[in-house]
Amino acid sequence: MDALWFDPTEILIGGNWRATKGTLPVEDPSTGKEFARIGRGTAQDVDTAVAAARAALDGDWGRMTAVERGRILTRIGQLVQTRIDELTALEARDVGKPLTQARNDAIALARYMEFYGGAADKVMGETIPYLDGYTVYTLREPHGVTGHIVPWNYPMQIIGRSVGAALAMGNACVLKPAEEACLTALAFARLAEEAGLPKGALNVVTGLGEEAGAALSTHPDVDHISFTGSVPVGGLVQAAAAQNVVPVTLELGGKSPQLVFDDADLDAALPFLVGACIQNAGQTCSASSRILVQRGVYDQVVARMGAAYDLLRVGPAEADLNVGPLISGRQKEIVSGFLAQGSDLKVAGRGQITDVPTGGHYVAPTLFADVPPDHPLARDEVFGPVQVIIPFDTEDEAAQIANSTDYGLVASIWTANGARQMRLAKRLRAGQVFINNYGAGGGVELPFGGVGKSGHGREKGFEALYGFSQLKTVAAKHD
Ligand code: TXE
Repeated sequence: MDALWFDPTEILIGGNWRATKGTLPVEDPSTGKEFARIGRGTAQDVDTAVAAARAALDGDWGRMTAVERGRILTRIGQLVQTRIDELTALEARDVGKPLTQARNDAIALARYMEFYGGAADKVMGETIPYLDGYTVYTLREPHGVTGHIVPWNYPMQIIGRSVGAALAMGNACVLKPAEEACLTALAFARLAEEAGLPKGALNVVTGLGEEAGAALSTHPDVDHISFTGSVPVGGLVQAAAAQNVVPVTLELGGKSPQLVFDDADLDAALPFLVGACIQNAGQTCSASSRILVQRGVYDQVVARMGAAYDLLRVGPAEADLNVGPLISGRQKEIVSGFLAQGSDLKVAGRGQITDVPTGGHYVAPTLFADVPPDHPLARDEVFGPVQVIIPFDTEDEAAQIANSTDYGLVASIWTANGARQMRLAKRLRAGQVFINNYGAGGGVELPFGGVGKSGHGREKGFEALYGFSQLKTVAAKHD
């Protein structure tokens, strides 16, 4: 393929691209066909990568000033910017993402590098007034070797927010991308190398979760683990981190609600109500899979959302329609299982699968209405283009339903009532609450993370720099 300007079977350790013992197939979700192979990194490879990262901390990378690190990150961002078309094509092919959505991810990756490049030398400690004869101050220092286990749904965005922030703080990273979608991670590493990132500051080991992923999360010489993925694997990663007594950032799933009140501006809300679930075929941690609507506008919202669903078109990534395929046959099975559980529910709208290759993993986006809040489709993460509408009468009832799942990633409130906005923003159990919007354009500046089973720790924005560093207190006694 044109966009593949490197050998994807090679992994990066200590500045050297090397072959692995075995390889794994890379499937195009739009066709179901294999189009490349990637390296199958082993526990041994991970061990070598961790050692290379450690060596980088003791070498050129560890000696660099914050401003030098920032300049390199900025250069990486500039190189990403020059390769937007290739990265877009790679991601579209690898993830099955419609081209426009893949392009947005590539642009976000460049922006993350720009942001963390600019922020690297602006992380300050503080001085603390204390007893006479003391001067006390704090230093922000890198953890050391950071492990990054990344999923397949937004490889570029998640690498940007996690690896970008870790490098800005001076950590040395070992990145394990998801076996389903590794190509942009490898491309990113090539660009980082071209930008002058010292050897070993970023190591990339592709491979299976149970092999390379588990080896990284359990490795005793890793100082911090950042994991984005499923709740069960997140639990395993946290257990391993507990064994090694190292901090962990977990960004897991969600069942994010949007609360639509009678006084909401429905014209403004509608694109967000639908768009926040069908983006990336619903395979988004922050997908808004629950829409809670007050009775006064309920019928209207169901009708309008249903009509919008009926217009949705599903097709291969290259066709750049509203919805692409799911990542894999396995993901299609999971989503189909959920759709089967909705067979007794009212379907308010359904998108259409157009002219698609037979082996692709397509499902029709489906909107269910009048869904009881305790129905599995209203409670469990589907990770597909499936959305439910739930009616409510009062603000109190809406808040209770919104807070009734195990998750707490995103919530949004659509209302013109300022007091209600403020009340609910406090009451909703979520890492981020949006008022009269959803996602605020996904800006890299905005801290992001969950509560409950959605995980803990914050990525993105300046907050991530605190997460990828530790605080040292220095107390000097003098006359
Ligand atoms: O996730 P996994 P999967 C949710 C979503 C989806 C479900 C399953 O509900 O349907 O998870 O997806 C690595 N030790 N999300 O199976 O397995 C793996 O190689 C260490 C939400 O893809 O958690 C990959 O790099 N690592 C989500 C990463 O973990 C292991 C994004 C995620 O894979 C490992 C993806 C192990 N034992 C799925 N096993 C989000 N929050 O955005 C696997 N991995």
